[in-house]
Formats: sequence, structure tokens, C-alpha cells
Amino acid sequence: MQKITVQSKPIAGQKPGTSGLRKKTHVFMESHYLENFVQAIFAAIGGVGGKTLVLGGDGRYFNDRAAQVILRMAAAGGAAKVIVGQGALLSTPAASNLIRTRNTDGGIILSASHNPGGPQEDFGVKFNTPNGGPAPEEVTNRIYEATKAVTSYDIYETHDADLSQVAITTMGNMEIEVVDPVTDYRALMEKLFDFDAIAALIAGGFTLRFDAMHAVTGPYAKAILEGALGAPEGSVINAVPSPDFGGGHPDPNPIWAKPLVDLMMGEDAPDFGAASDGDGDRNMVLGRGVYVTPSDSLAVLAANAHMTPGYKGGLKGVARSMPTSRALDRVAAARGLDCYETPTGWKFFGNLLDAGRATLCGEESAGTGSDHVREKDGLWAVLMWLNILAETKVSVAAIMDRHWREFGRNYYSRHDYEGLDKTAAEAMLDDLRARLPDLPGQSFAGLTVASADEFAYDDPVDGSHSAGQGLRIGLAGGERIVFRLSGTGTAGATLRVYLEAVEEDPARLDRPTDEALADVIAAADAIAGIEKKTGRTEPDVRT
Ligand code: VG1
Ligand code: CO
Repeated sequence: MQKITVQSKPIAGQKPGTSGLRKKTHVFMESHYLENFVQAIFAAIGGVGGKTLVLGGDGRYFNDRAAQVILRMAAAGGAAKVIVGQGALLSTPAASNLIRTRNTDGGIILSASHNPGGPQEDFGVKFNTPNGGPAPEEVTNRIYEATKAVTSYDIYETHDADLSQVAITTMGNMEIEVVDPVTDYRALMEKLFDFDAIAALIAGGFTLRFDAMHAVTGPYAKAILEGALGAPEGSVINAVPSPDFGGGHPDPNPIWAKPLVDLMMGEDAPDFGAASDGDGDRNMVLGRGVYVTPSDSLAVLAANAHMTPGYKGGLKGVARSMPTSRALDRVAAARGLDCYETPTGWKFFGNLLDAGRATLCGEESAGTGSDHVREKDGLWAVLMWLNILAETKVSVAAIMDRHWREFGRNYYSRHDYEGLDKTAAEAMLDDLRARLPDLPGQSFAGLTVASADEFAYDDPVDGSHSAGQGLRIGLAGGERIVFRLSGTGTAGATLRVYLEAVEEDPARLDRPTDEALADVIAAADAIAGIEKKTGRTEPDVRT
């Protein structure tokens, strides 16, 4: 085994986005691409010498190769130890948990989350800090600066580390501890939720289906839902992680998890349905005949968390990303909880969780989580729902009905326009930004603008300022429209339009969402000129 120094030079465009660096897999496989970025991570944390890291990923194509490269670079950099999931697998929340419980110096997660995988699809690398959370902007900025200064990197020339067995091995002076990816995570879930109550619910005939979408939660859901909680074999489907996620998008929404949605809307629907994404941090929840929007799910969990052992003492506060519907705010107001509004991306919740200001957080993009880790957590949300269902002993539909009657309903939808020309999409938002001051008082599609601004965030804990976080339009009837460009895509630009209308009339709580939002959708197009400026008449994805 020999340590070598490889000469390299900066590669343009290695700027982490909403959640790490995401590029086409073949880009990551180009010579020096992965190595340069890893070198920049090491540089940004003051070198890897003497440090302990966690390493794992969602099992997508190139996950195993990238893990070997990172191990050889960590060993060459003098790292003390790397804790790796068996087979180089770790769900994002499980990695966050290991980083925290093992008091490590952080971790590297290999994932492009809900983006498809394979040689022609996407790959990603993300660094999480010692609190277990995604690196905050200050750190990702440092990483980006370091990518612009790479001149060389150190790496061992040696054979692959054996990651197939749970064992402790070494590479040079570095220890490699291969752990079962599920064990610690399952133990954490057992502490938070009443497994006996959920098992009794299932034993009493309650049926469920969990779609792991050929991604990383398969082994976790099998071990917990079927193993520990006694759901019959076959309750967890698509449970074996595959490098290309069975050719699909591992994105738990009504488009990409349509077979599950069809099942839940059909004659033979089980009582409960759920799905998770590539790296296991997102969740979709359904009941028989009902799809629960992620924003509503967050509000329901906040309203009922006290029924579960881990949260029986109540919540310290709650937080949501700005585009997430304000259903959560209604629960917070009714229960006297502080409610924070942050920019998109889980990294902005970290300080609130660390400071004990928030217990529960969520995003409209199917992310919910709590202070048990510092990432959103798909299976956690599913277990919390099951625990609440075991306590209330009513259906998902009944929980939603009761919730809306008590708090009112925020009809909500997100429209995504994918693969837009980047320059044109940016020009459209630049134009809208320039018009914001003139919008209040003007009417569009029969709705009058009450407020218009660009969201910026001042972190209440460390005072950091994040500008340019989405254009917000408030309408006189309480409706709201948000426009922003995605920061996780790998081709062109994706415009996200977030649409929300508030309903407090008990007679109007059961309307189809598209109907309830029809005016807001028309106003969004009129305000931004989407059709005129992009040529698109319909979004590619509605969630
Ligand atoms: C999207 C979502 C955002 C989420 C992020 C990472 O970002 O909108 O809410 O935090 O993905 O999720 P963007 O910039 O494309 O809108 V995951 O499950 O990819 O780690
Ligand atoms: Co994800």
C-alpha cells in the first residue's frame, strides 16, 4: 500500500446546492471530479487528520466505487477512523444518527436523494457536520471556495476495503468500522415510539403497505415494520435497494409512486400506505381513499405528537420552510407554540433544533423530522403516524377531517416546470422581482395582491443572513403564491410554483384541491407570465 499525491486543478461548478453537490453520475466519474470535491470538504474542515467520519449512501450506481475512493483519501489524509454502513449503505437519517451518537467529526453521505440513479442519471455528495445535520451555508461556501483552489490530493493505492461484513478492519493507520446500517436506527425508533401499541394495532387487523421504491429504506422498513412490528411479509414492497431504483424516480409523490396511490384509492386499499425516497429522508402518507399532503402531515404530527412516548412532554416549538403551507402555523397558534419560517433545505433547521427552539420541522417536499436527528426522516414520520393511529384508533381520513374542522384547511399544491432553459427561467424571475414593489393593490384573475417580497432569512440563533430565498405574493383573501428555482436539479432549471388557499368554512373543507386553487393557479400565471415566457401551458409535475 502506497500513499500518492495526485496533481489536479480546480473544476468549475462544484458549488453545493440545496442539499450537497448533485451532478450527472458520469460527471462525478470523470477523472478527479469526486476526488477534488472530497479534497475540498477535507480542506473546509481543517483537514481530516485524526478525525472520525461516518460514510454511507443510498445504494445508487457509483455509491460503492465512490465509497472506496473516499476511504482511500481519508486514510491518506490521516483520518483516525471511518464508520461505514455495510455495503456502503446508510439512509440519510441513519447517517445523521450515527454522526451524533458516535460523537464523530461529521459524515459524508452519497446520494442524490429523490433524483433517479444510473450512469446517465444523478449522483450526489453531501457533508454533514458533527451535529448530524447538513453543512450550513457558511461551511458549504467554504467547501466551494476550496474547490476553486485544489491543486492536488492524497490517496492510497490499495485494494478495496471489504465492506460486505460487519467488522473492524484497517487501511494504513485508519480504522474502518463496518456497521449494520439498521441496528442503531431501529433502537432510536424504539425509544421514540410505542412499538407495543403499533404491533397490537397491526395484530388487530390493521393493514399497511410501504413502498421503498427500490431505494435505501427497504432494509429499514423490512426490519422495523415487518420484523419488529409484525406486519405480514409483503407489506413492504420494492424493498431491495437497486443501483437504478428499478429504473424509476425514487420520489414519494403521487406521480412517481402512482402504483401505491392507485392501490390506496382502490377497492382493495389497506388502512395505511406510505413511501420513502432514495436516501430515506422523505415520506408520503396515505390512508384508504386519502392522500395526505406533506404540509398537512406536518401539521397533524405537530397537533398529535404528544400521544407518542418520545414527545409526550410537548414540543418546544415548530418550524417549516417558507414555501410549506401555513397549516402548521394554525396548530402552533392554537397550541401557543413558537413557529419559525426558514428557507428551503434542511440545513436551515439545524440551529433551531440545536438551540432547543424547535422540536418538529417540515417541508412541503415530503420532508418531516424532529430533534431526534438533524435530517428529515421518512420512516420516523411513518412510525409517528402509526403511533398516532394506534392511540386514536380512527382512520387516516377521520384524522384529516377532524384536523381541518379544528384548525381550518390550507388547500395546497406545488407545480413544477422542469427542464426549462436556465437563462429564460432566471430572466422570468428577475423580471418578477423588479415588479414586486408595484404589485400590491393590483388584481390578477380576480385576486388582489396584498403583499409581495423576496424572502430573506436571519437565523435567530447565529445571526447569519440568507438572501434570495424565493418570491412571495400574498393575496387579499389569505391565498399565497411562491416562486423559486430548484437547487437540486442537474439539467436546465426547474421552476417551482407553490400555491395555497385558506378555508375556514366547515362546509367547504372537502373540495378537490385543483378546484379550490383554480383562481390562485390562474393568478400565478398572470403574475409571472409563465406561459408567455416559457411556452409551457401545464406543469410537468403537480404534487
Ligand atoms: C428540494 C426540496 C427541498 C428539499 C431538497 C432536498 O430542493 O424542494 O424542500 O429540502 O429538495 O431534499 P429544491 O431546491 O430542488 O427545491 V432531498 O430528499 O433531495 O435531500
Ligand atoms: Co432525500
